[in-house]
Amino acid sequence: MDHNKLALPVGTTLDRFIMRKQEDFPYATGELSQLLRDIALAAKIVNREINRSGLIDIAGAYGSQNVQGEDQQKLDVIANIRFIRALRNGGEVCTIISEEDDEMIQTGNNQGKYVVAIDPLDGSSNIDVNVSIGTIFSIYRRVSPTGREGTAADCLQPGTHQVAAGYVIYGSSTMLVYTTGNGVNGFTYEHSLGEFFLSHPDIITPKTGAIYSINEGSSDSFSPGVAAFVQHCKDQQFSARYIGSLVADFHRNLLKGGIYVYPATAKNKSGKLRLMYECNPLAFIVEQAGGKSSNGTRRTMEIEPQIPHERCPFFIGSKELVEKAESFIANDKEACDHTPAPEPTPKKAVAAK
Ligand code: P6P
Repeated sequence: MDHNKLALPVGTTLDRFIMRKQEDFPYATGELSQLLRDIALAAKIVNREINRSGLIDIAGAYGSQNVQGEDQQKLDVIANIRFIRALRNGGEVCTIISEEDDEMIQTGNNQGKYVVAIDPLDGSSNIDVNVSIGTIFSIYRRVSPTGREGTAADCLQPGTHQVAAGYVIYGSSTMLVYTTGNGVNGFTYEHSLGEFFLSHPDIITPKTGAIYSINEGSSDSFSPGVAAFVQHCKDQQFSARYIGSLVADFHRNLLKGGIYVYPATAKNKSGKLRLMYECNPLAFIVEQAGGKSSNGTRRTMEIEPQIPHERCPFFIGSKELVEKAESFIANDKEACDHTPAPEPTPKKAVAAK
């Protein structure tokens, strides 16, 4: 008997993967690697608390609203504390933008070279009904000199300046998926060992797909272009899959092919999702996996942010599906922007010869 079969390898841990990939950056000093480890540590702690939320009194509403005017769940507040504490104690991050805090958070690490934008727990209204939820994060290098607090300029950088981005999905299994600009890799959490193991190396999203994710409850206020694209999906007999949790919808579409759309609606005139800590990080990942992300007309990562909690319309997923949606919107705009050509003056009838 091959003795190796007696003790099958457990695979590559996140730590070992990060160290190996660090060698890809010859001038890397290990600070970004440490930052990624800090995020993974907080994710393990949040994962444990989510899994226990039905058993200890941390489920349900916290009783306050976040800056977005949304009811905070207790786990929103807990996750926010966990990630901010891990980033503060890790020492690499000078400033944080969090969905749960109106103002920028200064960590006191004024020598820190990095800024993080984070949605600590997205989709948290699904916690009590056991639907998958997630954490989404973006990492930028600060542009201001070290030695002082981070500035608005450090935080309001376009998505093209991201040095890393990722998400954690707390679902049937807990996964961490991230990119540092050299492809996308997914790690699955092994509870018994307390480690993330490489389970989805070099993720590439299908060029097209047959899944569309959009809240059709808002269809009355879709623009004609968005409405036409949704009708196109129906005509193609695509599957409608929308579970009200961005990370879960995005992750499924990333692996199977599909498109997630949150357009401008009557209730959310600039869309609901936030540019800095929901749209940009997922846009970085999807582009690295061969997909596409835009606001319907412009590449998400090229949008110049004006405020920390800026919202934008969001079309993300398989490249061909996003481009199809953009084409319907472009036709719509032409229809709207195009001043109809003047009626041709009727030619005088030519007497039959
Ligand atoms: P709606 C959760 O609040 C979230 O930010 C995303 O996770 C999700 O896709 C979306 O909002 C759901 O919003 O308006 O369809 O309920």
